[in-house]
Amino acid sequence: MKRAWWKESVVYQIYPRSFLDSNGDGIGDLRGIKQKLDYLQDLGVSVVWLSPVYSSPNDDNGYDISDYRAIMPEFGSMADWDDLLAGLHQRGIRLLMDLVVNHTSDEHPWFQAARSSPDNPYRDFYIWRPGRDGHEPNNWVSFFGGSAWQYDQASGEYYLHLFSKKQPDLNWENPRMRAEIYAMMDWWLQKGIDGFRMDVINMISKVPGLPDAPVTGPGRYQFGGASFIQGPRLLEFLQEMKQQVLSRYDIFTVGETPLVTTEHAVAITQEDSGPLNMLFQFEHVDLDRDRREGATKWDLRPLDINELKQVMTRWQKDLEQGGGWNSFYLSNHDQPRMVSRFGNDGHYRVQSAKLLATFLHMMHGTPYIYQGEEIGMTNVAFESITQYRDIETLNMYHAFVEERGLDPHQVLRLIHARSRDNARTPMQWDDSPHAGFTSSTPWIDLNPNYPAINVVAARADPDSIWHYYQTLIRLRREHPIIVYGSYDLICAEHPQIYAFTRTYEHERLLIILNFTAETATFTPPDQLPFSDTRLLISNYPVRPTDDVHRLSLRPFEARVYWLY
Ligand code: TEU
Ligand code: CA
Repeated sequence: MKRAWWKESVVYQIYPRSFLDSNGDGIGDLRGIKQKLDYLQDLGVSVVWLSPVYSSPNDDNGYDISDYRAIMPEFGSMADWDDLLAGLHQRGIRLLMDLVVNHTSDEHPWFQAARSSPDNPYRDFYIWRPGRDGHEPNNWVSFFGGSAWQYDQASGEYYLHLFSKKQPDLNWENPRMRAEIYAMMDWWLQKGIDGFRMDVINMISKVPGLPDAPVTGPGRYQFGGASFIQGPRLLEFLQEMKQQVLSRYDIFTVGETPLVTTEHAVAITQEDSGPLNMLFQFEHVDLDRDRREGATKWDLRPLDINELKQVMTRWQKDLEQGGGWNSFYLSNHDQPRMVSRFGNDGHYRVQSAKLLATFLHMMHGTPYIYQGEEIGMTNVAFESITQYRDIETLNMYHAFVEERGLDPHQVLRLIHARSRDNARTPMQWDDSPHAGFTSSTPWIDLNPNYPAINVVAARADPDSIWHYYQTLIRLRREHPIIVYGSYDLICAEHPQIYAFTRTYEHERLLIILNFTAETATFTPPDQLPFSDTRLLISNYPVRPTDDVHRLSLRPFEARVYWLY
């Protein structure tokens, strides 16, 4: 296994709109981030991934880009961005920019030109089709609800948008379009960035002919993933991108790849031949949703910890055997808050957040922390739909309440569990009005628990989640086994405990996680012999005399031992 800085890194994701507002307009911005660089350095992270800061009409909070080479004025200027990059690099922190090239905004000049006439040279930068019997060209549903096609009055044709209708999909079949994207990537790399997080990068190649999706759920529009997830030319496009751009720099690349399999992941991340360093897979964050055909993220079911073990173990083993590399995250700007979802955001909030942090940092792969996770921020339960901002949430509410006639209270309960806005409430810096995020009204309401859960309180408490993260990050720097050690599941059938080992050269770690709010008994399997142990980290006080051959674990207790 080759050593690499992107394997040894801990990544911290910043969602700029919600991080820190420096000028009192209620919107987080680049100068706000600049003010918190010492904070990030104290925490110890080595890479920052910045969600999009480019010019955008904000139909999808910056994931709809109207100019790839300009900064959104709400976030500041290019000079502010240059300043931020310099400040990060001074502190030894690298910067990943978000690369959103499956689609642009409909306000991007390319799309404006494309829309102006079917003969325009930019027309073919996007995916246009005539209608079929007075309807859309096919039956695909958009990720944000409704048809994935939008009718264009002027030309009488439709354009494809897998996300909102203000996010037209780019046509990757067009070599001129691809050359423009590569030139843009090169432009940012020349400015000194350290890599890219690539938005829905496994959707850029579509099956020719764009065939109808099989009917699996109710309604007119169906999920067309078979025709665009890991499409026929994906690897070819990514290899071309690698050859023309990525391979010329010492950078960090991570592809966001919904519905990816381990087989695809090996092909993409294979150490020597693969185009990217690592991917975000989604299997573990889909475990608490209904598995029936046609079910969506709003159809909930409880997490089964043994399924979690199976999924994670498959990702660990398949990528290790195939020579790929894993990434691991438990939260981001699209997911509910991890402690509310996989832990316990009531009585055991602190313990369970630390347990999840242990899980995150002890897996084999590069860990990602999402802003606020390090202080155990929780989901929010806004009372009114008017408090929500996310396009996916608002479209869903409208469809469920107005079209399907469901009870609004019931729909709000689903939103409380799953809305992306759970992750997008402002960062809770202190207990002053608006949590120190802004001096005016924030663009989205704060979570009302900020007087108790905030950075100042967490840093004042030596036993806080924040300090536990700081320790885990430091341990990763100190012990190569945490980065490079191979993973093995033990006690696969234990109904409460997720336990595994990491092995590297002559060293071995044992990680024991009680995922429940009840006490649990741990006994190691016979195949795991050891005569002595030493505690590396734990989220409760532990007696040094405890015999690891038979442990009683408290609710959400996590322990990591060296085995000898
Ligand atoms: O998300 C892609 C994706 O498929 C999802 O996670 C989806 O957007 C949604 O969250 C399902 O509930 C990426 C970005 O991370 C997301 O913020 C963007 O909205 C989307 O692409 C479009 O650019
Ligand atoms: Ca601002």
